[in-house]
Amino acid sequence: MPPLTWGLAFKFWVLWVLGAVMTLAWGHAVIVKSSPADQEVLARAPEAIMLRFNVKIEKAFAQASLWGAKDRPRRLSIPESNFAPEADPARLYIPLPSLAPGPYQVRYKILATDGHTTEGVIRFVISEPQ
Ligand SMILES: [Cu+2]
Repeated sequence: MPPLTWGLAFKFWVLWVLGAVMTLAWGHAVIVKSSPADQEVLARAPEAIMLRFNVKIEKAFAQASLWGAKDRPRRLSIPESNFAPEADPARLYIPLPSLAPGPYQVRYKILATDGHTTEGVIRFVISEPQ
């Protein structure tokens, strides 16, 4: 390659690095809303949990597990619907198995588009029927 072309390639590389740094500055994923909410007491078992983050997340790398008082932890799968073109890129919808009354935790590990991983937990209780 002639020196001029190398110079041009270098300029593109600088732009690319700047772009990556600016993406980093967006900050990592933090939950802004969930349903059930953390510490919520529910009269009925929820069919799913919805997690909404402040930024777009890499859904293909999202991990979630369900922890109950009696059962062993279960891995929750992220359904295809999350990857639909019309799906909110900052929102995860995760179906839950049918749950008996008791305390539960959904633990999640999320990768934001800035490359940072965030872990967290949503705790909720399904109350005994009256
Ligand atoms: Cu970050």
